[in-house]
Amino acid sequence: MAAETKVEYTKLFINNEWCDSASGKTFPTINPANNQEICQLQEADKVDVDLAVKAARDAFEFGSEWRSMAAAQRSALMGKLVELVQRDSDKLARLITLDMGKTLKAAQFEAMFSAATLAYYAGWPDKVTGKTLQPGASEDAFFAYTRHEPIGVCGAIIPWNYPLAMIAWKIGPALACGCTMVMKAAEQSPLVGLHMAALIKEAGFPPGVFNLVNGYGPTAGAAISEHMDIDKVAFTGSVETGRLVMQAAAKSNLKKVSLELGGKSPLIIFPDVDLDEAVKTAHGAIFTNNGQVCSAGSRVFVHEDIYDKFVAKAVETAVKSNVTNPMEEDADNGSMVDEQQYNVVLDLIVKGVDEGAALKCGGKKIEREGFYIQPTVFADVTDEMTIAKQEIFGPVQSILKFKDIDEVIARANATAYGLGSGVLTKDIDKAMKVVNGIEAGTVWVNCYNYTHPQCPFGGFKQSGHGRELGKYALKEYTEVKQVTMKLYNQ
Ligand code: TXE
Repeated sequence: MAAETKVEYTKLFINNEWCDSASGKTFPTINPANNQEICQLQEADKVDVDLAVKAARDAFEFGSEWRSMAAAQRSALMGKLVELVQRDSDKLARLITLDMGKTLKAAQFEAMFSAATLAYYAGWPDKVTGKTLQPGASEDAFFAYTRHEPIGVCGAIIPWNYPLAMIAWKIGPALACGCTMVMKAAEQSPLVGLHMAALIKEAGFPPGVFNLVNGYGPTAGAAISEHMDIDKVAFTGSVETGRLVMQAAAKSNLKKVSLELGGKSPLIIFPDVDLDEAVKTAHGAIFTNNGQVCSAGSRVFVHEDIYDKFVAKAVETAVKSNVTNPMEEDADNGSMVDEQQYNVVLDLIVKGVDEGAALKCGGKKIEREGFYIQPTVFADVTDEMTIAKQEIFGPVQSILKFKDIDEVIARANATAYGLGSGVLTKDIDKAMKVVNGIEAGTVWVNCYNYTHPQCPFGGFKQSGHGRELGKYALKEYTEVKQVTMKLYNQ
C-alpha cells in the first residue's frame, strides 16, 4: 500500500526551504492499517523551532513583503492555494489515509472540505476592517478609529484525526489576517502537512510566512507553546495537553491562546422521530472517522418510549458496517490511528462491561495486521459509568435512556465538556428548549456533525477557548488597535 502512495517530503519546512533537523534526529511514521513503518522524517526540536520562529518573525517585520502586500494580493495567493489543494486532492487524501488509517473516501472529503475552508478565508483579507468611533464630549475635537491588525507570529499545534482540515482551519484565518505561522503536526500523521507546505510554496507565499516543524509534543510542541517570540498559539488536542499549552503560555510571554479540546457530546432523541433516520444520524454521529472526532455524539440519550427499538436498530446498523483496509472503496471505517489509541479504546470497552453496561455488539479487536476495532454498541449506559464520562475517541456508541426534557438537559450538561450536541425531534418547542438549555458550542438540530467553513466551531467549559471557522475565527488572529486623533481648529 505504501508503494502506491508516494511520499515526496520528509524534511522540516522553514523559510520556504526543506531542511534537516539541527540534531540530525529522525522519527518514524507508521501506517496503522498494517503496522508498517512508512518512512523516517526529520524530527524538530527547540533549535529548529527557534529557526522557524526567526523566519516567521522576519516575514512579519513591518515593511516586509508580506506586511506590505495588498490585501487583494493575499486573497489571490490564498485562491491559488485552493486551486492547488483541489488539483492535488487525491494525493493529499492518499497521504492522510496512509498515515492515519481513515478511509480514502473520508480523506477525499477532508481534502475538499479543506479547500472549501481556504476558499472561504481567501475572501476575507480585504474585509478585515476596524470601526470609526465618536470619542469624548465634543465629537469634533477628536477622531478615533480601530485597526484590526494581524496578531503576529502564530504557533499552531494540531492533532492527527483531521490532519489536513486542521491545517486549513489554522492557516485560513491566520493568513487572511496577515499573520505568519509556525506549525507542528501530530507525530502520528505528519505527511499530508508536508505536502501542504510544498503547495504553499508553489502558490507563491513569501518565505517565512508558513513553517512546519514536525516532531513530538513535549519537545517541538512545548518549544512552540513556551516560545518568547510567538504572539499566539492555536492548539487542538486533548484537555490535558491544552492545559500544558496554556500553562506554558502563562509562564513564558503570556501569548494569546486558543484551544479546541475534547468532548463528550450528547445527542438527544425524542420519540416523535422517524426511527430509521434517527438511528442513521446517531450512527454517523459516533462512527464517523472511527469515533476519532472531538464533537462525536458519544452519549446518545434516547427517550424511553422508543429505547428498545432504537437499540435493536442501532445494533443492526453497526454490525453491517464494513471495517477494513481504509484504501478499499467500500470501507466504512479503517484502522484506529495508532496502537496507543487502539489500546485506550479496547480498555475502555472492558471498563464498560465491568461497570455493567450491556454490550450489544462488537467490543473486540479485529484479528488482522493493524489496529482495527469492531463497531461497538452499549445499551443501559448510566451517567456515572466511565464510558459515559470519559472521552473514548473510538467506535463505541453509548446509549442512555431518558424520560423527560428537563431531566435530559440537566444530564446532558453534567459534564466538564461542552463542544457538540444534537437534538432530533419534529417538535420545534422541544428542539428550541434543548437549543437554549444545552451548554455547548454547537447544537445540531435534526442532523449531526455538519461543519461549515462559515459557522464558528469551538467549546464551552473545558472543551476550549475561542472559536475556529467563520468570521469569529478572525478575532483569534487579530489585535485591535485604537487610534485617537486630536483635531485642532474645530
Ligand atoms: O493528544 P495530544 P493525543 C483526545 C482524544 C485522544 C486524546 C489523546 O481523547 O484519545 O486526546 O490524544 C501535541 N506541548 N484528542 O495524545 O497529546 C502532540 O504532539 C505541546 C482530542 O494525540 O493533545 C499533537 O501535535 N504540544 C482531539 C497535539 O499536541 C504537545 C484530537 C495533540 O496531542 C504536548 C486529538 C506538549 N507537552 C486527541 N504534548 C480533538 N480535540 O479533536 C503533546 N503535544
